[in-house]
Amino acid sequence: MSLVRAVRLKTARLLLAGIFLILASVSLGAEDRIHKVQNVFDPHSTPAHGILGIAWIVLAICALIFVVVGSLLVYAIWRFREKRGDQGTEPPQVYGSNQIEMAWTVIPLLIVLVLILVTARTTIEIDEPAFPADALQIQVVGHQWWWEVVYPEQGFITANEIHIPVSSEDDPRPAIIQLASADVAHSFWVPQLGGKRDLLPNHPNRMWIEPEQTGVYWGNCAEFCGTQHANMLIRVVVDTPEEFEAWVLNQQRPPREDPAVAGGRHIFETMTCINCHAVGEKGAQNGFGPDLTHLMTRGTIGAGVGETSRDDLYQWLKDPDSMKPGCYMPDMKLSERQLNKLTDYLTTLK
Ligand code: HEC
Ligand SMILES: [Cu+2]
Repeated sequence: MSLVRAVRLKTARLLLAGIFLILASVSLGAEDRIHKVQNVFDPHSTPAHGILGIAWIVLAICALIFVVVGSLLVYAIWRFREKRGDQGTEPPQVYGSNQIEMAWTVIPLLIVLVLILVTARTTIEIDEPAFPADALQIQVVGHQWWWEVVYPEQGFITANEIHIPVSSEDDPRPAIIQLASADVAHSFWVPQLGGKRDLLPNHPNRMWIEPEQTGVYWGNCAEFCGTQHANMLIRVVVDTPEEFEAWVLNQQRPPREDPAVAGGRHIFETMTCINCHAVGEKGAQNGFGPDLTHLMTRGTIGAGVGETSRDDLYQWLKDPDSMKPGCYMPDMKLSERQLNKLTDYLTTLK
């Protein structure tokens, strides 16, 4: 292939990639209520607004420094460039100017001081708010590679999907999220709702969010925690207060016991599934695997690698590694009959 053709091909490919990216972002924008693009510049929750405010201040100050330094540099390069007729002599050398030394010590010091003060103010505002006594308490435990979500006061456990009611000015409903880890360090980050905070073994942390718009907000683990670190999707579903009540009531219900899938339930309860998973009172309450009591009310399985559809569940049970390589759900070498029965059973867990 000639060089020219190769270059043309490359350009065409780049163009295509560009068009694809633009189309992708447009189609993402269409799903308005699902905030898939995790955009820190579009906050919908109280601490996220504060964080963006300070980010703008820091960006503005840095942009100003960039412009000033950049302009001085360009000016100096232009003004003192080698000119025709230059004899190659050095320009006059200035040494030890007190004014200049003072200026470039004091000005940066003031800038850093301003940055420290605004950062400290925002940090304090975010860390020490006066929570109402009845604020919603949620406990999130990071696992390799999924999120356990506990509602201690409501008395149920779920996974990878956090529901909270929307806040308004007359009815603020902050949710306090206690963060812990079952294994290694993870980090909870839903950019549109709040800052990033680590989940550490043996060191409880906490944060809070107060979203003012309903919808689904996506977040991710923001601390490398192993092979499937990138597949730890967090979905925060911000409901209206009524939707939230209804969701809580359903999560509190005991698991459905549909007689039509008794065969699948029997397999589930007699195989090792029950050593790692809980369905209601039955099974492992140690949280090694996600609680499955109301599995089908969630949007995804495997923290975002699949949907709660029959096809994806079947594939997951058949070979978890094909969807999430290295995950801690073992391949159980199930027969097709077992797979079908189990999948039928799981799809009734609403
Ligand atoms: C050794 C423990 C273990 C055993 C045994 C086990 N699982 Fe799992 N399972 C897990 C773990 C861990 C995950 C989470 C994987 C991830 O997202 O990284 C999981 C995820 C799942 C999920 C997806 C849930 C969600 O919300 O993401 C389903 C469904 C599931 N398992 C069903 C089963 C069934 C059915 C069996 C029995 C045939 C079984 N599991 C056996 C550990 C286990
Ligand atoms: Cu993680």
